[in-house]
Amino acid sequence: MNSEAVLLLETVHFAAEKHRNQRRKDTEQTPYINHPIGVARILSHEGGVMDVEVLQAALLHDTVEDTDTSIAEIQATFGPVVARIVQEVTDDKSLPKQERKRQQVEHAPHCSPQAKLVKMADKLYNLRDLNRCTPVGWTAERVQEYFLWACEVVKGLRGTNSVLEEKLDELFKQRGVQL
Ligand SMILES: [Mn+2]
Repeated sequence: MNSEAVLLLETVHFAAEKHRNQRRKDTEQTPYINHPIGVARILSHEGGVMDVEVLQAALLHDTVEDTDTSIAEIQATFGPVVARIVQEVTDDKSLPKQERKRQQVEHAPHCSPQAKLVKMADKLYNLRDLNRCTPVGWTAERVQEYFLWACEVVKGLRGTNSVLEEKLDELFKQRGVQL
């Protein structure tokens, strides 16, 4: 079998184990793993991304932020390139939420092209999810604020993948968010 296919299976298995007990915030409590798989698939299926390390990083992108996984563990299991991309897309959880959101806007333009791809696909997935249904406990204002903030982050990610950028632009336009 093609070794990249084996690597992707190892990676999706690792992510599924790590997110095993987590659910999304939608009313149906979708299993969390649907999100990283969907983000990786946006990259491959819509963005035409074939770089297996980017697809692995997409599958793993929330493991360090949201589970007990460490960057050292990712590095030991999947190597330094995947670990570096995951590190780049991981927020510093020791900071207050508003500060983390501000840092995402500030750091976006300085990310590697690989990390920018993962960040764009993550935002695209989350915005589509917000259009599909409002998370439990969220108001319409909070949803709109998320679109505004995501637009600020995406501004710093541009010039990386025109297909993903156009799809994001369309979602911002639908919400009347200034590009
Ligand atoms: Mn995510």
